[in-house]
Amino acid sequence: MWDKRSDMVVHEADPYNAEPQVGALDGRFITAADTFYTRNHGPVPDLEPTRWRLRVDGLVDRPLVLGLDDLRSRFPERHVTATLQCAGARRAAMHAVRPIPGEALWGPTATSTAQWTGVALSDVLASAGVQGDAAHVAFDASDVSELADPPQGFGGSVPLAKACSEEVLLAWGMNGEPLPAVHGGPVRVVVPGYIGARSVKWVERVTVQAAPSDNYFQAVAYRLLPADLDPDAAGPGDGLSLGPVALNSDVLHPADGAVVPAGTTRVSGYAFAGGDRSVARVDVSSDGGSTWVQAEITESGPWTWCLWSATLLLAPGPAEVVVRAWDDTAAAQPESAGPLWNPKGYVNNSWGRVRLDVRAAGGRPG
Ligand SMILES: Nc1nc2c(c(=O)[nH]1)N[C@H]1C(S)=C(S)[C@@H](COP(=O)(O)O)O[C@H]1N2
Ligand SMILES: [Mo]
Repeated sequence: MWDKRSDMVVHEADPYNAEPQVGALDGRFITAADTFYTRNHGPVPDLEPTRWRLRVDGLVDRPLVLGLDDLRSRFPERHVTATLQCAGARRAAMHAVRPIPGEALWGPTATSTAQWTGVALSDVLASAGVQGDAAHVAFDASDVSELADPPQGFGGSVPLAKACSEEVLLAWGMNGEPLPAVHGGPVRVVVPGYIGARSVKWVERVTVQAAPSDNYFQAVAYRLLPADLDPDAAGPGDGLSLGPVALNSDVLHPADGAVVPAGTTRVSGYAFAGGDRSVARVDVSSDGGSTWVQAEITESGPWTWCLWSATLLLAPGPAEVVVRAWDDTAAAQPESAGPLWNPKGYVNNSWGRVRLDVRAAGGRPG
């Protein structure tokens, strides 16, 4: 479906929600379009690129209506390699602590990295002329979601300062190809460092305004509610608004539950600092976090995850391989998902953890 690999982990067929197997993500800095996770709240719109229009309005001196050719001819082309991570990534591990009803149980791979091509949103905003009272930039799309109350197109906003940062794109290309429909083609917003929900796909309106968007997916959903609040009773403004991604990491190889031979085993995965922070160090443990070794960071970038790997010496028996990242403010990930539990299961950024069955030569369990 949607030109994805046949071995995607499909959480929902309609709307289509899927993430790759850990092995498909492991060791590849750029995620191929057929492997990139996808999160949809409604049906994927079928938009004709030549008929697509972007309206730029609100607190601007000169409202604009731009087609794809206008974007390409009037503004310089930009390329940004950026990781997207869903705020619900790793929810399954939080659900294991205490159930999170009604939300997709994403694993560790609702996280992927692509090279995006488009124009800087800041160039478009400069051409429209942002007025003095502006503080936020809202994005609206045409895919109507029945999950919203009332049903509405998907939308969200980011603070003006982020919208005016050069890494934020109106993107029509992904990994050198036209942006696939399922990823927001013809044109989407890409907000590097922010939760995936702010990278609005099929964007058709950019509004400069004084307050954050009142769209359901900004004002009600994608908010971190207190543990004792019934999510069905939550209204606009409850809980904490999610913007910059929290520091996170996980193990991609070996897979959880894998049988591995005793001796040296290579483990690898990703770490992602989010916001405009960077990953400073990645530690790995084979005894559940009692002792640690430093992983080697093999690839990284300013708006991307980093890939790490380490070689562990494993004795026969059960092993609990754990990873934790540190960022450039010397903050580390929290140990476990329990204390982070929240009713909609966002921001599980606890240590990554896989359990391995280490067998002595000959295959006997230790
Ligand atoms: N219009 C629109 N934009 C959207 C969404 C959506 O459902 N509709 N989902 C958001 C969420 S929650 C995420 S995590 C990212 C996922 O982007 P992807 O499908 O390209 O991976 O898109 C965001 N943009
Ligand atoms: Mo998301």
